[in-house]
Amino acid sequence: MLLYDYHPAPSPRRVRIFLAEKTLSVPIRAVDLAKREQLADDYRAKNPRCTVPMLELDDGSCLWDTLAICEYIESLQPSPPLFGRSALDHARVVMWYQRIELDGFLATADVFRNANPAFKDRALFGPLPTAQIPALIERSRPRVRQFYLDMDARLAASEYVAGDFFSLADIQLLCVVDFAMGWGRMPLPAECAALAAWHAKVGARPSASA
Ligand SMILES: N[C@@H](CCC(=O)N[C@@H](CS)C(=O)NCC(=O)O)C(=O)O
Repeated sequence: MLLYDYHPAPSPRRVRIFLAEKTLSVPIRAVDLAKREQLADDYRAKNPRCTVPMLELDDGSCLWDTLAICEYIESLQPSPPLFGRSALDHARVVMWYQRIELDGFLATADVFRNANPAFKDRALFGPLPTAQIPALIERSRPRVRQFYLDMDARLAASEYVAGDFFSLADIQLLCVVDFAMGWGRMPLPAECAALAAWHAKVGARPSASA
C-alpha cells in the first residue's frame, strides 16, 4: 500500500491520525498541492478528482476518499475499533463524520479558498479551473460559527462525537476544527467551552501529531 499525502492539508491528516491510532505504518508519497502536482497526468490517471489523500493498493487500484480509505483500513485491522463496536455505533460514526464534512469542512473551505490569492483559479478542487466568489466568504463565516455551536452542544451532552467512545468522528472533528482555526483563521467562540475542552483532550492524543 502507498498513501499519497500533502502534510499541511486537513484531509490526509485524518488518514495519518487514523493509521497512528491503529499503530499502522504505511509508506507515504508526498504530492505537493502548492506545486499543483495533484493535476499531473500520472496522478490524475489514478485519481480523476485530483485530491489527497489517496491510497494505492498493491494491485494498483486506488481509493481516493478519506471515509472509504478509513473503512477499508478498519476492515483490515478492526482493533482498536474506530467505528465503534456495533452496527449502530458504525452508522453513528458515519453520520457524524458526514455532518462535520458538510457543515464544517466545506464551509471552512469556502472561506479559505475564496479568500486566499493562491487559490485564484482553484476555488474548488478537481481538474477544472474554478473562479473565486468573494461573496462566499461572508456567507460561509456564519455557517462555521453555527457549526462550532452545534458541535459544542453535542460535546456538552456526549463525551465523544459519536457517543462514549473515541472514533473516526473525533478525528474528523479535530482536523476540521484545526483547519477552521488555522487556515480559516476562525477561532472558537468563547462560549464553546465543551468543544474547547474536547479539543484539548483529543488534540493531546499522541496520534494528533501524525
Ligand atoms: N472527498 C475527499 C476530499 C479530499 C480533499 O478535499 N482534499 C484536498 C486537501 S484537504 C485536496 O486534495 N485538494 C486539492 C486541491 O486543492 O486542488 C476526501 O474526503 O478525501
